[in-house]
Amino acid sequence: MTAFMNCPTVDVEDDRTGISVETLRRALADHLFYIQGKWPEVASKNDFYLALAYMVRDRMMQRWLNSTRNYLRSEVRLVTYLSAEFLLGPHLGRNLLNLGIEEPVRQALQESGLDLNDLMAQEEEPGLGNGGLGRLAACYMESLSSLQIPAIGYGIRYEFGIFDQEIRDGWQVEITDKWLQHGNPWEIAHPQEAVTVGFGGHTEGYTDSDGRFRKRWIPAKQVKGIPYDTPIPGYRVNTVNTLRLWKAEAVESFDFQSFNVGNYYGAVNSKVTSENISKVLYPNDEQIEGKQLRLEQQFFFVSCALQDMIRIHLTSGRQLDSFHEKFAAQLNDTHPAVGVAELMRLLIDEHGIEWETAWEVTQNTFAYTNHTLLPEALERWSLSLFGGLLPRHLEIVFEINHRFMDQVRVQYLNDSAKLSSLSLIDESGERYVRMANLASLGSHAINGVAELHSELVKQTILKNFHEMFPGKIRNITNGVTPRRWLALANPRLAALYTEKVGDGWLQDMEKLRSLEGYADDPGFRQHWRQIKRDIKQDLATYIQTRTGITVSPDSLFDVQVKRIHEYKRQHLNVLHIITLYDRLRQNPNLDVAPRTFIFGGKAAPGYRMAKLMIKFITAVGDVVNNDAAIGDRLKVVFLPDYNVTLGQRVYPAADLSEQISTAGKEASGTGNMKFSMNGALTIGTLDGANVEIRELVGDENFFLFGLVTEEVMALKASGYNPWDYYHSNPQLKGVIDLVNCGYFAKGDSELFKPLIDNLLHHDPYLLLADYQSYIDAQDRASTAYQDQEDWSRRSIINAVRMGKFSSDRSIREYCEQIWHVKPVQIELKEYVQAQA
Ligand code: CJB
Repeated sequence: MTAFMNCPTVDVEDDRTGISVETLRRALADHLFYIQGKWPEVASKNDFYLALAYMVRDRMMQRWLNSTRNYLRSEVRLVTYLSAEFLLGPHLGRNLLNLGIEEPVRQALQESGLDLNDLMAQEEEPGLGNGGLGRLAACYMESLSSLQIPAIGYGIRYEFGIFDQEIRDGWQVEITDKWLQHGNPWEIAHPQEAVTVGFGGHTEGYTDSDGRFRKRWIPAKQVKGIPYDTPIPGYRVNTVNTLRLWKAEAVESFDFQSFNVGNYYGAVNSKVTSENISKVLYPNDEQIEGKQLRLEQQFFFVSCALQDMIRIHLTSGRQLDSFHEKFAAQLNDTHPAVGVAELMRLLIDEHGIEWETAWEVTQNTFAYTNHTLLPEALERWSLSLFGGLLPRHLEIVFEINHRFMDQVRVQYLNDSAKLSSLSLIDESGERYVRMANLASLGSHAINGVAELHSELVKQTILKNFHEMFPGKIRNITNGVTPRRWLALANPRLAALYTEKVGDGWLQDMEKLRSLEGYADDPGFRQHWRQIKRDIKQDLATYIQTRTGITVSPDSLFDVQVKRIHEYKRQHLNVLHIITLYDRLRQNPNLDVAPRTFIFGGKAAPGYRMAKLMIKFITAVGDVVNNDAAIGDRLKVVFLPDYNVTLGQRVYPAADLSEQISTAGKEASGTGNMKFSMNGALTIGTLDGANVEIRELVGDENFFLFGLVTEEVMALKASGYNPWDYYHSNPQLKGVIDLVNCGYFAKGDSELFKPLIDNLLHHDPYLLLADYQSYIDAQDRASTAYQDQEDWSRRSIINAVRMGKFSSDRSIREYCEQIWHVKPVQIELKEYVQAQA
């Protein structure tokens, strides 16, 4: 029986929805008592944080449930963002901001003797991602909600996210990230919507009741996927979308048969192996590990997501041949690409749809974003591993490929080079399934993440796809959400913007352009500098407490925060530090701007060279920071455990943003955008989105250096010899020799040998070729910083021209060009239909 009940509306001032200070104060006490089971006298800070979080969550529920109900309406088209990573950052601050209740909440806490900032610091950020790719997914979820686009993010509820990093004796040490240990107030489990996912086993043929020959999969093992939902509210709108993360559980958590025959450990074994699937995030960034568990993770969450989508579609009363009209599913890199085969299997084997229709539906449902060209990041699975785990999917991949190869043969008259490069199967040695080819073929659109990157996708890894399907590959330049990266991270700057242009800029960042005239206003520049200095002072205090290093807020803050990777060239930055150090030692009166070099980032635990790069930074820091002859003129800081929370401190405090990857290697970068919108100037190569940043801020406000992509390719093709650069540049030689003789390793000439030898003999990322050009650009930056008035002018121009890099712009482009979805306004004053 169906009944109707009145849905409470936001303007009813009850203890779950009300936002007056008095109501909030009462609600907080209520949660502390009834949820945490504590009197205030004995409550811990974490109890107060949890009570606060539940109180804020209450205030989202009505919008959230109204938004979710919309998913089921047959005329609503939904975006589903499939991603193995969501690097969310703390929820509390974002929720307060987007709901517009920060001030009354702050006051209610104050009246209860509590401090909001203090409680916010209690939140363990969910580190369910490695770096740029996972953080992009988080920005996109926030923009989808803010733009009122109905959307669900699907991923994995890793029990342990990206490891916490400690620095001991200058080396990275990894500590397990136990983000769930104190409870997670932001998620709601929905075990009633659990699905079952199969693994292994075999396939068999049979004849169905209509006399048709069919295939079915008999998995050897089944695992249950339990959805955990987290609300993602949009900025000052009623839309609250859902991030649905799946936890793996055993179908039967306890095997009584084994238990009864006395095998106690065997009885819990299946529970353990099933739960392993969502246990831990693989901490490799842009480097495949090829482990079976990783493929299990990928298949697990994608199968859960697709089964969930099918349930939603059928509930909305439609047939599966219109599945693609209901859903636009975005594949965030190739990690969810096995979804192409899984959707085919679900449609054909489980729902009896014909191959041709299923293929059309599949291709029209998916779109694929490529995030990297690095060969070591291109996913492929050996046929034995893939077929062992997913035997039916391998048959489907073969069949897709068979039909595709026929098409290629017709179009290209048996051109064997074309056949072998387009094939879904790599047959050059041991045979592999190529996930980028599967994703490309199974999607109706492919995109790169910056203009240069998208062009390179067309010219390199997907060249033949581009030729065969012109127009299918396009560009959508990445963006970042100004709510987190300006309003939350930099409240002082945000207040200045609001004072000058009103608060509309948070919904339309292009509005900041109107501030450009202030770049020439000395009063405004003074104010601008004061804000930056206050933020730098805050960071200096943090650095002092965290690392014991004293830095001056009047020095140039030169910052490189991102994953540690050879292609990102943190070690090129260090070569510059040593160059400056050497020059200052030789000439103590040298007139250079005092600098603080700040680094942060994690290295994949198995990536030895990256870990050595961290040691290199800290070792150089130890020498430079403690050299009395240098004093305050150079400082080097490695900030441990770089994460989203720390990013929010660091980006606003930077003067100079290091974006120094070898041209052609960084797909886009998004840190580059966060720095620039917070007023840092960039020193960078023509790589990724740097190119577009420079176009907007102008050549004169960007410190450009280095070879361009074509030169990098040409140099490599002609036989690059790093020795030539070493021998012909005395300054470079001096720097390398200083490292080689053990100067930064207490005389140990072996410690950095692997790093230096690699540079001298291979140098795959062309540090030596770009060295001099980098040093020259750094010298220009140094001179420029000494003219503070002009630096402020450039800083203002950088910040106010960054409107393009709001993730709202990126999401609008996805909506228009790829997903074909429109905003839906969520009404709150309606009746909800409830099952009685
Ligand atoms: N990226 O963070 C990752 N991990 C990968 O496995 C592949 C790419 C990064 O994605 C970002 C978002 O598109 C890009 O800005 C960045 O350049 C790329 O390295």
